[in-house]
Amino acid sequence: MPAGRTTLSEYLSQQTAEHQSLNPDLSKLILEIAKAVQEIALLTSQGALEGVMGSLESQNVQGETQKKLDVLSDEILIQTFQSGNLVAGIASEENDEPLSNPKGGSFLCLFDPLDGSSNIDVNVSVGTIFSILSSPSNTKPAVSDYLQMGRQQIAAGYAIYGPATMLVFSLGYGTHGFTFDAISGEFILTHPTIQVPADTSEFAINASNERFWEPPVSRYINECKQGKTSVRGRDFNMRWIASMVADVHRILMRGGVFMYPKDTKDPTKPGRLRLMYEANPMTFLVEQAGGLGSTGRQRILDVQPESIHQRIPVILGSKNEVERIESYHREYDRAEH
Ligand code: AFP
Repeated sequence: MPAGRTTLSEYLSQQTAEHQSLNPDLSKLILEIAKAVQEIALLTSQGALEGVMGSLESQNVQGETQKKLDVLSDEILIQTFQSGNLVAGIASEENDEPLSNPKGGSFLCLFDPLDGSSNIDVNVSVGTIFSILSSPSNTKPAVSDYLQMGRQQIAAGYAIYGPATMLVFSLGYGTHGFTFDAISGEFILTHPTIQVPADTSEFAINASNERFWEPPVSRYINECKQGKTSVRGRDFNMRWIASMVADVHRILMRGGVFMYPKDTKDPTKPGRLRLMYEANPMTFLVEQAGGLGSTGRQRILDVQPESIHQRIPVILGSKNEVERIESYHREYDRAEH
């Protein structure tokens, strides 16, 4: 191993030694997740060669057509968690009900096994998102045990299967990025203590939904589009990869604001993204890196979950931009009442 390169296991040992409050089993769990990520990375990197592209006849709990890789990734993670005695229960985007681990454990893990899967068949970066909670019961956790606020997460992270496979996570002491080295088979610390710039000139939103947005969102986006000629006094750029992991990774690397706001497209849905295994873990990571996550009206990590698959509006990234968008929502709500 070339000098000066810290492996994931070395980093975890250092963190456990440095922070007495860290449960050593948490490091073991992160290492198990890293192994599952390597398996998923291999599958995604093989693409059409493995016959894993395309969709299945089945649908997930969201009523979305499942991709073969969605299900295979889900199976890899379930097998990983249930072969050990660290995780008492798991909840996945791909499964209606949470699954208990007969071996028991002190953690709960909630995950989106392959986020951005509509990008798989066109070879665009996808990812795995995970959230780790303490389990109130060592075995057979109840659904209510999972419904903990995002602020109660003890760890969260994602893998991004891009040009490089990276693992980005936080144990509550900053957000750190590791790059997989296929030669050594190790995850190497390449992005220690990631910081999201407080200001940005880049926003990410699916602009095709514009006619469904609430006025404060339209106000913010229009000011960005008007650039120098608006109150913002500078031009903005737009990105939309339609893979949350890839969009949020970019924001962690260079700042920006990611928005999937509440809209009227489907009044039964308060947003597209899921609170427990997309918004909460991604907000945990961004806030550990100095950014903010909000629904526009409430900080995401303070939302009391009501169901495992509930959806939520997401405004996430550079602190000053998120605060500005929140202020636009307050002004709008005051004027409306
Ligand atoms: P898929 O997993 O169905 O591709 O959805 C990805 C996602 O949940 C999130 O990763 C993206 O940010 C968002 O949906 C993209 O939504 P649109 O397709 O409406 O832009």
